[in-house]
Amino acid sequence: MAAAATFADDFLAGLRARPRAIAPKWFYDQAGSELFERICTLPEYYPTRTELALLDQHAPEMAARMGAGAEIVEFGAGASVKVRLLLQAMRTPRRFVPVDISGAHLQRAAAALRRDHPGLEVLPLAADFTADLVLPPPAGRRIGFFPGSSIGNFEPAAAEALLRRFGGWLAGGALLIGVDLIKDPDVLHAAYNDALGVTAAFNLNLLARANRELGADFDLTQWAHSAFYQPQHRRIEMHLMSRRRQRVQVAGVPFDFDEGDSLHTEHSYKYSVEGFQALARRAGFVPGAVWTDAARRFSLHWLEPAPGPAPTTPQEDMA
Ligand code: AVI
Repeated sequence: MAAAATFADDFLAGLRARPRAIAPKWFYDQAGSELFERICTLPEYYPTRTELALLDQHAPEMAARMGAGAEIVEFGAGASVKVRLLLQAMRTPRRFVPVDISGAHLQRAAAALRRDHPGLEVLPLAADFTADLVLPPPAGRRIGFFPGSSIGNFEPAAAEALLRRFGGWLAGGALLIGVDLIKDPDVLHAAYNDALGVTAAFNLNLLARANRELGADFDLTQWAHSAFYQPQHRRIEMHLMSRRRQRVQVAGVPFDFDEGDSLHTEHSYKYSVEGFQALARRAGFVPGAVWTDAARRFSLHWLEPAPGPAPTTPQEDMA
């Protein structure tokens, strides 16, 4: 199992790398998590409301597939809003295990869930599910829940490796996973370049976080948010662009940037339903039901680990 890298290690390594790149998991400190919650309410950001509508409409069918007394493990749980729709539809859910890298955020959400579901055991785990997560033995049929198309933030090989990792935890259970679909590039562009600039603030918060936590001296007015659809790879690319030639200190180390230099911060891959099912099969899952909205913007997939030993492929870096 890979050790969890620290923000400092990853940030410094990312600035030294060419192309420069920081893993998107570092967006989610307290301020970043709050900004992401605001993104989810923006009119341009269709994934959240579309997925919520799908869950609202189909939760009874999803709950029936889970069966009575099941346990839900949510990977990257955040505010745990979506899982509420499942918990309400489930017959006597046994336990809810929200896993998130942001501990404070997780505890608040867990306390609210305990209040609203007094009979439910809520076991929050502050961990990086790509690296250092150790799950307790299942308390019921274990259903993994990975909504929001967070799988799209992993490179395809890493996404496959992550699904395989999930499969190892879900023997005899299933995975319910949200996946954003390929669509009109204008719709995608607007979703990552909102009029209020919340996505820009979310992206720039990575530099603000480095200032807060690593004693860096990024001048945020000298960096620009850039997000665009790259049709060849079917992904949104997000970058921070240096507006001028500048030197920045991070943890006492100087880094030089030219005007137009990019710091890559996120890929958000979009899939076809068939393309995602093919990925899931390669990761050792048997694809089941798929729920999509009428405009086919977003999909939710029911996947069951194939019986027998999990397929093995070379270890991928999932960060
Ligand atoms: C969390 N993840 C699926 C979001 C996405 O759409 O890729 C993160 C995000 N980045 C910019 N806006 C939202």
